[in-house]
Amino acid sequence: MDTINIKGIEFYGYHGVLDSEKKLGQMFSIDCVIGLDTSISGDDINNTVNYGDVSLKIVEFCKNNAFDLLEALVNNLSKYLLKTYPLIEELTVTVHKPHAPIATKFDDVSLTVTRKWITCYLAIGSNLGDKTENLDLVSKEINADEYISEISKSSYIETAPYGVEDQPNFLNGAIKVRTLYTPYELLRFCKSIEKKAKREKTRHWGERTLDVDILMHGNEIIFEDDLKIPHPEMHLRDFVLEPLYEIEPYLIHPIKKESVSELLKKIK
Ligand code: PH2
Ligand code: MG
Ligand code: MG
Repeated sequence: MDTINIKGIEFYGYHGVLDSEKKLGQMFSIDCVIGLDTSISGDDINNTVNYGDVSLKIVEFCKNNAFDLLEALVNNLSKYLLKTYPLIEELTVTVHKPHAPIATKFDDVSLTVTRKWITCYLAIGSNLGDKTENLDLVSKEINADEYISEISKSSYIETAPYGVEDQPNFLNGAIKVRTLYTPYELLRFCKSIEKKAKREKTRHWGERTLDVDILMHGNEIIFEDDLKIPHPEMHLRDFVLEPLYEIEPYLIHPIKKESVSELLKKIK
């Protein structure tokens, strides 16, 4: 990836845990590596990320906010820049605090984070209430949230219940998004939409107004009690693979190493 590199942006700020730091402030400096595609810039400033603009935005953000931790400063600053400049694909930000209250002689202390937009896939399903309206709610909530945006969505298909069969037919679909949310943040976001659709706890695999499952989060592999990515059954379910095939037939399953198209063929 191409990078624009800005080094040593200085500002006076009030970030710190100690009262004295919050009151007196100190000098900080920031380095920023902006990953983007400059082959599309041509010779037009509107088709790239203006480094002058970014530098001023960084100073403004760091002066108008005050965090206890460098961690909070850098994480929030990264999200802000990625949201503000859609052409930034990946961002590495380092904040230096050379006058930090450390009771020994030292040159500098700094924190570096790298953040980027991650492509994710969600499976959505409903078999209670107004099914179309329930599924539409997911797009609405995605559009209303600044940390996630919809890239494409499949059509909705009616499917027979899988697993527990004595329940109404489902309406299912798949959505491709890009997001700044980590897997656990995305999980919380999905659960919050289910709650807005007034989902109630019923039997396992039972009827629900809305189910929003994370299928993939980039190529991340997570196997925890409360979160499994990729979705452990996605390669077995036609009501997941059919809609996913419609929007991304060549997507490769990070564990199976096979495309959606191949996986769908296998279960047919
Ligand atoms: N979801 C389930 C269980 N069974 N069957 C269909 N057809 N569609 C679903 O979304 C579905 C299901 C558990 O999440
Ligand atoms: Mg599910
Ligand atoms: Mg679920």
